[in-house]
Amino acid sequence: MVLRKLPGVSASGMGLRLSQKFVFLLFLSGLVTLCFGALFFLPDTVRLKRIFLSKNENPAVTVGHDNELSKKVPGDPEHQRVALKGARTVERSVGSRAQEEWSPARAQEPAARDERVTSAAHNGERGSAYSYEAFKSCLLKPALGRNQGTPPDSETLQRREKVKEMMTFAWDNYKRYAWGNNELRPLTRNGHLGNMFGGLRGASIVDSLDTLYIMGLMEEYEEAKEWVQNNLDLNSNGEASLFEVNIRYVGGLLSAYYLTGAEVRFRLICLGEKLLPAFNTPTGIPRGVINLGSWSWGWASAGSSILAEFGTLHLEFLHLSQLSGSPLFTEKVMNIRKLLNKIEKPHGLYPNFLSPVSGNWVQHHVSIGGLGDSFYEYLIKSYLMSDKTDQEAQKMYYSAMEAIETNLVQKSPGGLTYVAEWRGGILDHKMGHLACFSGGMIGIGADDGPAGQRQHYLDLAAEITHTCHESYSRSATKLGPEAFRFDAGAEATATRLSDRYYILRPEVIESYMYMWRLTHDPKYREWGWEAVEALEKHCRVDAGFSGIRDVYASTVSHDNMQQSFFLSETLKYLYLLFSDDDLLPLEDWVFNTEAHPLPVIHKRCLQEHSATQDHGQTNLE
Ligand code: DMJ
Repeated sequence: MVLRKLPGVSASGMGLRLSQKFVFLLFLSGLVTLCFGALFFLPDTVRLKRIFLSKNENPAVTVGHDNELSKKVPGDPEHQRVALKGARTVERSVGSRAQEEWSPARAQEPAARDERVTSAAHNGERGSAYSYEAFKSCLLKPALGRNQGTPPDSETLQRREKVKEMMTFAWDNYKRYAWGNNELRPLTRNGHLGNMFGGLRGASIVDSLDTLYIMGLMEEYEEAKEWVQNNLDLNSNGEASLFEVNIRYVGGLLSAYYLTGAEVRFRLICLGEKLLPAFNTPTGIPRGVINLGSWSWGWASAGSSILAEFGTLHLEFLHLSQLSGSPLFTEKVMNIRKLLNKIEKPHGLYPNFLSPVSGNWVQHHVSIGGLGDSFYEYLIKSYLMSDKTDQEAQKMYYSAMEAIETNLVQKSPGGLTYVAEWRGGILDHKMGHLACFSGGMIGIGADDGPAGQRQHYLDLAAEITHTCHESYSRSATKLGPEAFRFDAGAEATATRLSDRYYILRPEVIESYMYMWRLTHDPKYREWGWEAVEALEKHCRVDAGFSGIRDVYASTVSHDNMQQSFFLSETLKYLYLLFSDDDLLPLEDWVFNTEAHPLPVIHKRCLQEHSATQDHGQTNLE
């Protein structure tokens, strides 16, 4: 029509022939389509995208009812209405790309099931009847021991007091300079929010709740609890790491609930619900990033999912199901396990990257350190947390261990046992600091492997822990580097400048703690004390604790960051190392990967949620 010849206007009115006009228009329309299409590939944070693609096209996750919920009584009709409103908006949370990849039938299913979480949890059904008292009566021993785990000998007691003083110092400075922020910057004396938790704040507070309680720092615990009660806003916008929110916030709140009876159950369930849209992928393998806010694009971020991230949800999600009465959380993680069980594994190994769209491995990099680590940890801990009934997890863990031993475990020329990384069949003779948790993991798994393997696993655990201690003792600061190598003449030392830093990580101390509990060999307490002295000497600054940039430099340079896991893990494991074994006994508790203790679900006590409702513990809400 546009090209029809108009009266008085020649075909070459603009100096163009009809065919040229046609080509020009074709080009122009192509360009417009391309530009508009490109909007879909912009990161979610780009303002242009938000302007052009209105919220109505990609309805938001508006589970903004948490605060409302927390003020209402379960069973109250208004409470139920608000809860259901939240559930329905979860249903609409799948972003445009998700909708393209999902068939309508499949997309319907999880949404309908999401609704069950909220209704089961808040409708006065099974979940509301969860009994804290019944849970407590199922523990084999008192959580804090007969005497708060106080060790009988004065030297150990003094060491434990020192660790408690370090916690007080770290906490006081966080409180003074960074209250409500995620972490403290101890040199500049201010707070740090970062981008791992979306808009969530107070990571150091949530991560510290149980440590403060275990150490008997009750005044500080009360402050932390009050902040969670009044200021922890679960409705904040921003892209968060599913893994980090789960291990720190969900894990931290679960521990606070189970240890103290603090009533955070509904907040936990609400937070759990906010994580569910991440699972709306063709395979059910969650994306790594989730928007907790009210304008979510669903899961627009592209890329593959990481084994250590989607494989580190099981413990917390099982407890979310226990507390909510909804099987949905368990179903989500069991689906992940089902896929991992089915998929072919190169040499029995689990590569670190998997496509949530195709369900295939993306590349063949295998590591028991970063990207892989806590997946293996959660297999054995799922088995232990199930009171040794989860035989599938048991089988998967020991088969994975067998493959790791066959393909990755090495002995250096100097006789140090280490776990190398594997890149498509080629070994990288490097071990990350993160991989040092594996001494403890292999230790706690020693009892339940194939017949006759117990001593073998205990020996392997001890050897790996020894190697990790060597990585500390071979540095000038007596703290270990981020990664150390066993090639080109190196033996447990970092050869690259970029691997020399230490960010207050816990993994080596974590293994000392487990090995102490398993063997009572005094060397583990000595090694722990060496770490305390090194932390005091090199990481303690005027206003908190800081990571350092080079463990081999005798004059240290600080990175100005007091990580929240220092409060949650490093100091907690040190405190437990210098305590009696009856403080959080391993028969009753497993630690999540952020060191938050979660109770074993004893088989005789699997809650049917039929017990009398227990509203006695309402400390937080
Ligand atoms: C913690 O956040 C967790 O232990 C996680 O599994 C990986 N490592 C950091 C501390 O190093």
